[in-house]
Amino acid sequence: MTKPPLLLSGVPGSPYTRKMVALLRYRRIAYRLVQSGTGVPSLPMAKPHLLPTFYLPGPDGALQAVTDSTPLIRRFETEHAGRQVPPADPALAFVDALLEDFADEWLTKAMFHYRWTYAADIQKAKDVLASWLSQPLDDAALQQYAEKVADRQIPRLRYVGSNPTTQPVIEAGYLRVLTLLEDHLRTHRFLMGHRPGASDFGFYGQLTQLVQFDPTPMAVAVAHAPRVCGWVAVTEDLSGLEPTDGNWLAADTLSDSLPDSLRALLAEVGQLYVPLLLANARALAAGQTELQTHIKGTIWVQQTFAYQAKCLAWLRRDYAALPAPARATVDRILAGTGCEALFGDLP
Ligand SMILES: N[C@@H](CCC(=O)N[C@@H](CS)C(=O)NCC(=O)O)C(=O)O
Repeated sequence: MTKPPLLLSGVPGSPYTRKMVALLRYRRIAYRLVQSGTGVPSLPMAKPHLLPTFYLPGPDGALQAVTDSTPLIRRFETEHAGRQVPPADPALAFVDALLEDFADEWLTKAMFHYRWTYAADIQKAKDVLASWLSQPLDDAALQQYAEKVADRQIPRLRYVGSNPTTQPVIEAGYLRVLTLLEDHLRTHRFLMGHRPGASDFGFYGQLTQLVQFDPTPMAVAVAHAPRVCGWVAVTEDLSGLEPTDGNWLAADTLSDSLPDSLRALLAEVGQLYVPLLLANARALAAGQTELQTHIKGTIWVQQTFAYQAKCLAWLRRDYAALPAPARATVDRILAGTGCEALFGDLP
């Protein structure tokens, strides 16, 4: 029996919406996207309300609002066969999950930072974001909504840790990630080889905004990473790709064959994201509402984020669950990248 299309709501300016729509297209899972920033009126609202929201049948058959792209990708693996996204090899699948988390939780800082820091980016976001509501608005209503969105989003820069002190770290990190991805794409079609993993969709989602919408990071990408610009456009619709088992990065000898570009990307994860994950977990364990750490030698202060403690717990759980040989491979891959600190003792 054919399954009914999955129903979801989201908007084009939401990187996680883009991540999931591209994933559904690649997996050839039929879907219906309601382009809405406020959910589907007749259906339950997710708490907290996040985009995208999926409306999936619960145990009693009634539709439930479900959010969070990372576990949803895994759920869809069990509910829809074929065109698997997490790599078959457990060591490579772990690397994939780590990179996906980095894209979702770190690269999004660059996205949010650029959009709401520079005048040209703010102006474009204000002018266009309101039009993504896909309902007709006259000029006055559009203007009013645009101001409302900006007034709401600009103060939220502090939640992602963007401020004049951290600005150079965020921007240098973005450029470095672009350069490493560009390097990788010289010899591979995707992060995970010649077929996409979950990390590919994570990076794709954030990059739809950074490389294709916001003018300041877009200019950086055009100047330094033309392959990345092409890759983002292609990854939007991979429904025609015919992946084979042999398209993954060679998993058996992963530690030796892992491309230098991917290793360098993991070292970037180790320097940019790992200190934050650990400081966040420490601060939460100590009952603090603010975390403080150093990232690339710069002081980093931001509000604690309970969700990222969950991300760390998931990574630690998945690492602990790896079969011993795969864990040894992961250890070899991550040695010296800074990512190995994720699995040490926590406070
Ligand atoms: N971890 C979630 C994050 C989703 C998320 O943060 N979505 C943003 C939009 S891109 C959102 O809805 N933010 C709350 C808001 O704008 O009110 C996922 O992977 O789906």
